[in-house]
Amino acid sequence: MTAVTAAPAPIQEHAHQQAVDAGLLVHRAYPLNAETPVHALTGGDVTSTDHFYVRNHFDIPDLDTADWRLTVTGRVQHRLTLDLDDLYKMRSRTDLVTLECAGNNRIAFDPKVPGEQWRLGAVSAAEWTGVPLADVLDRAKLTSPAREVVFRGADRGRVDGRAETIRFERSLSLDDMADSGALVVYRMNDAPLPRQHGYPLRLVVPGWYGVASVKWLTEIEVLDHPFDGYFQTARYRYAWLRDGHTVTEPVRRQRVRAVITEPSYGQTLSCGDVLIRGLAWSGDAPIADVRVRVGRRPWQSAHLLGHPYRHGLRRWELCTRVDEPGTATIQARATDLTGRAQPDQPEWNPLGYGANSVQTVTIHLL
Ligand SMILES: Nc1nc2c(c(=O)[nH]1)N[C@H]1C(S)=C(S)[C@@H](COP(=O)(O)O)O[C@H]1N2
Ligand SMILES: [Mo]
Repeated sequence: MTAVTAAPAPIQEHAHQQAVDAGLLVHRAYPLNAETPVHALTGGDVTSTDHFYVRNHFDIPDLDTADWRLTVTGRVQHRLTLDLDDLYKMRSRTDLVTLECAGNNRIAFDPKVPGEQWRLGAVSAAEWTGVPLADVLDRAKLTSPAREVVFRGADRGRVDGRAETIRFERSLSLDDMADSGALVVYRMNDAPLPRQHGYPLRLVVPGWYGVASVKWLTEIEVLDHPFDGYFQTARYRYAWLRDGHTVTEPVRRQRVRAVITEPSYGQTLSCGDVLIRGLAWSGDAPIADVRVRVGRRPWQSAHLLGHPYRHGLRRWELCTRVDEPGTATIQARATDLTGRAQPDQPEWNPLGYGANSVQTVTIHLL
């Protein structure tokens, strides 16, 4: 049998071309998976929309706002069918929120694990405008025994081990949702949500790994039992070997991490004052401290800069004197206010999530 590969549809091609033009590091064109170049994270609090990383499991669905609807069903008193105008009329909010893929820095695992080999650019921050999820659910009025809420995207496709195509769907428990600050979003960085980021509506769950922030949202279903969808139970779970047993746990909040944005890998600098800059974030708590070291010298605390937006990327910098010429390593380790800090090595797990180990950048000094 000859496999016939159809040419990608124009909207897939267009999104791919946009990623290439913006200088994203494209891991896969169809479905589009592309990471933000580290230099595009520097400087501002917000990543420009062009540079925002893209992580898709399936092709981008071609949704037309004229017939797009959001339905709310299941354990509710009032089933809802909302169009975009209904949502525009509701109270809106704009929040600065960082999304990070749970697979960010997967390339660091040894032995290697399958999946997109993300470096450190599967993370970006944007200003998201939309309606508090709680307001939508208040309209529908949950009835007991509501337990979990499933968010269904319009995209679908094939996955390993399943005969039928499946939708992208994820759930949150009522406890996880309470005070989560989740928004259903229709604008990104003060412009309509682009197609590759979930047009016309997506969920944004602050502090959680990106998988929770379902794009192309069309259905919200309230369940009285735990949800067992593919992306809930077969993927996006850590599996740890503990006392000879495998224990699994879902990926949840973004693990604490610092990224060095300057100097870049392999850069050549003159001896003297070296300026080291970067970003840090944690889904669990605000950043308490970023420590930096050059070679084997003592760790020094960097200055935390800018406004500490709770779900933003916190900028930091340190100027330090280096007088010995040659090759040197720079490392940065972030700690958050819960006391969680980055490990030296990524905690290996078969699907390759949460690789928040300390980054090492090698430079040359003349
Ligand atoms: N419908 C849908 N939502 C989705 C995904 C997807 O493939 N389909 N990918 C998820 C994952 S794993 C991540 S990391 C984020 C990425 O959001 P972005 O592409 O806007 O950066 O979207 C999440 N929401
Ligand atoms: Mo992700």
